[in-house]
Amino acid sequence: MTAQEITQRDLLTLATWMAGDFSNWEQAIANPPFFAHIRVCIRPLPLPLSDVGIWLYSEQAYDYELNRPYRTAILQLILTGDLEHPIAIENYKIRDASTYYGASREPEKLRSLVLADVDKLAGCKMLVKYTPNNVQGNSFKGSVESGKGCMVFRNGKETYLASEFEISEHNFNSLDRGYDPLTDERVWGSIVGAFEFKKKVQFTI
Ligand code: CYC
Repeated sequence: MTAQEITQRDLLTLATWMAGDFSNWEQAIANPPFFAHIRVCIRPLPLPLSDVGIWLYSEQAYDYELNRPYRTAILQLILTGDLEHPIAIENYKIRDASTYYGASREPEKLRSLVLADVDKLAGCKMLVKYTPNNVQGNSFKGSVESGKGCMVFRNGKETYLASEFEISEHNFNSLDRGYDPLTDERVWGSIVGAFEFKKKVQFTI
């Protein structure tokens, strides 16, 4: 088997592991001051936006307002041909995002979405590699491309994103933080560590 075949299969495995309804309920109950109860719901687009890679829609929301997510994204999983990071995830923002709120649990809403409705976020590519036999077992780990280029305006400030995640068959841990470009001080994001999500529902890729 060639390395290319292994990577193609890995891309499908990553997409399958990402496609689900996730909750950090256990973490939120154990540590209420630091972790709100958040749901992450990721599912394949019913109509991919191009022939390249695997296209997913993602919503992050507080559990008590699932239909008003605080962040939605279109994700494109692609093979890079690079040995160090064979997979990349391009992040796109939907221009009229609120039209699609709730679509992670009602994916038919996404049928009207076309490539012209989204903007690729410069500097926000996640670079991913397969990490077998890790703490979570077999997993993928990713982090945002270097260069402090993924700008997020939040809390009235321009920040750059530092983001890393690990995903396995049933677990998804992620740590997103925004930093001041001049002082490198943290402006937003968890003080104590990663969000720990468990998959509650698996979706088909
Ligand atoms: C922002 N989180 C972002 C951004 C990226 C990621 C690229 C910047 C672009 C954007 O604003 O959408 C993260 N992208 C990812 C990850 C993957 C990916 C992890 C792999 C699947 O492709 N993020 C979480 C927690 C939550 C969180 C559940 C707790 C802090 O994973 C928050 N992420 C969060 C927030 C922002 C963000 C609040 C800024 C969104 C904004 O204010 O516009």
